[in-house]
Amino acid sequence: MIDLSTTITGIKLKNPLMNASGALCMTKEELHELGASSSGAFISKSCTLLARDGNPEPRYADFSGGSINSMGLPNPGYQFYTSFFPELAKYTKPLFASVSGLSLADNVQIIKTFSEVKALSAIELNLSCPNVPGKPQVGYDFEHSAEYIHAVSKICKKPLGVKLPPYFDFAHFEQMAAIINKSNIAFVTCINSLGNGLVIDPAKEQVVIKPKGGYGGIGGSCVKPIALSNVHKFRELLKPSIQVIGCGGVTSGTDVFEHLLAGADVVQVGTTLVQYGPKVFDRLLKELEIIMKKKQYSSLVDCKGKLKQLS
Ligand code: RRO
Repeated sequence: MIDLSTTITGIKLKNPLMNASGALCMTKEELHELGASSSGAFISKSCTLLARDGNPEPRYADFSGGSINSMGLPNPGYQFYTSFFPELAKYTKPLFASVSGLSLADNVQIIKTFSEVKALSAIELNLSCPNVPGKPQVGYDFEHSAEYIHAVSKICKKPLGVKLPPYFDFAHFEQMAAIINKSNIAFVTCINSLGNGLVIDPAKEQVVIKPKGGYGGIGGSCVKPIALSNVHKFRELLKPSIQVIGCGGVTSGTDVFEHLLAGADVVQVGTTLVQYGPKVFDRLLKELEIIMKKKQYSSLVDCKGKLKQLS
């Protein structure tokens, strides 16, 4: 038998898969479906202090190689989740909340409240929403990020993680890792979508989503190499006690395996979940098990972080 279990911030998951925040996890129905699915854990849509409609539709589109979205943080507001989360405790698997307040004060208020919700196992602070007009991503401003992380760590009573944008320069990885290493952050999630891509429909000679002139966050298989580099680099730079959740480009069990090799403890699924629904976890787990069996690995520790270099 192959043991696919993993541990994040001291919490045991029966397998390493969960949804990426934003993918089919905003409404009661969606969260119940994720709870009933075969994922090892689940997370809610990033929430704000007040409910938001988000950007005008169409605001999500698939293209060959991935997806583009400019949802604009639609969500029913944190109080909706505060009262709803207890209903999800019956699924007996870890539930995470994603928080993306529009200011530091909003994040503090939301996280103070969520800290008291028994049904929650951990909180993921989203520093990387690329789609709110007039609100640049906090994760690309290191001073601002340090201020957020410092203030929120002080009041959060649950294991706290940060969802990071993709970085492309070693100097940036080092700056962000230094900030996180000085905090009591328990995990990082790498990566959010690649901000402000542009997908064009050549037949219609048109953009494919309405908000922001067609610009939006890019996810799906085309972002996998960037996701893997971010997982691997943060695994290398962060203190061993800080865990890494991989997110980006997972369409198959092989993609999950690559995230594990790069050092991920848990692997999130975004675009592929939106495309196929929560049943997709069954396929991904089956495919991962086949790979592990072929390689005669009996548990995730046999491959986690074991990426080899060329000699
Ligand atoms: O809602 C969104 O537009 C959104 C968010 Br909050 C995020 O973190 N990442 C993304 O691709 N879209």
